Amino acid sequence: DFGWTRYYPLSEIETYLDDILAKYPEVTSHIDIGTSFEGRKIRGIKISYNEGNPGIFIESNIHAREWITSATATWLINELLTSEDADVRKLAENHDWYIVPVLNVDGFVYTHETDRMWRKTRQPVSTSSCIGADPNRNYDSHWMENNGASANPCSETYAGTHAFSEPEIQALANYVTSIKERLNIMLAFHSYSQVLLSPYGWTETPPDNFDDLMAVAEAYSNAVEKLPYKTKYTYGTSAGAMYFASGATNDWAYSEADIQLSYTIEFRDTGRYGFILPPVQIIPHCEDTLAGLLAFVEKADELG
Ligand code: 0X9
Ligand code: ZN
Ligand code: ZN
Repeated sequence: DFGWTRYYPLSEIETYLDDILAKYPEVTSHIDIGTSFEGRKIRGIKISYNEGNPGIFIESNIHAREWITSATATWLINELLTSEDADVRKLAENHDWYIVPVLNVDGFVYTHETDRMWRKTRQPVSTSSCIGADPNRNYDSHWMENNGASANPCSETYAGTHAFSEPEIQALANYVTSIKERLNIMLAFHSYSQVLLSPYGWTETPPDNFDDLMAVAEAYSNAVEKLPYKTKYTYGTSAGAMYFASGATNDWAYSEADIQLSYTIEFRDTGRYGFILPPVQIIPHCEDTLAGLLAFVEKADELG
């Protein structure tokens, strides 16, 4: 039985999605994002109570070892469908949700079967014995500019042979492009550091709507800190608050897909357990995320 007191392998996450689709056929639909290098399906789920609502896209587990991200995505799916809280019902029913719990499916399977700390994709590089590219450096947006990624195939931030060399990233970008008119928010779930990162990662120049981006991030951060866990999230632009990173999801979504509220969210913790967040923290962390999202979306709606 699926739950949130342990982490699950890909096959069980897929069974969970199938069960949800069967149980809520009126409001959920399957999204076929595409196929990974090793031939796995990349799946998403759309939750829509009212076709034509403003859309929120969630990309999760692009980095293979960041298991808390897909646990959060599946928990969020469950909340949106089952919560009886009035604010959560509004959040669920007044927005169209597009959620991809595991984007880097090959890497995710590899973290379960072989190397828990794997980050990248699993596509070999012809010029190297090292495998995979950093999928969060592979989007076609200022790809490889400003030392925001590495040209060394053995680096953890290897950008790939060219923009969109990784089939998972090309597939996600194609799908998002096909529905971009319907989206006003895109979130990329990562761990760890407890920080919300707006564009840009490729330059320190702030984006045009920097004030709005920070106001929405601040609302998230304030709401999370009010919970009993008192988890602290900081915020800023990716390059300003973290480091240079080019070809990342949030920059691509903002600049190329024109989604004005695009963020990377780095979840718990701040380094004690890092990528290996203990299962007892999954539910508390998910409660943080829901409280943050409620305030985030309310602020976003207020700004229009
Ligand atoms: O380096 C990354 O890809 C992200 N951090 S992680 O530890 N999860 O790998 C941060 C990416 C921030 N986004 C941009 N710089 N655009
Ligand atoms: Zn990451
Ligand atoms: Zn809204």
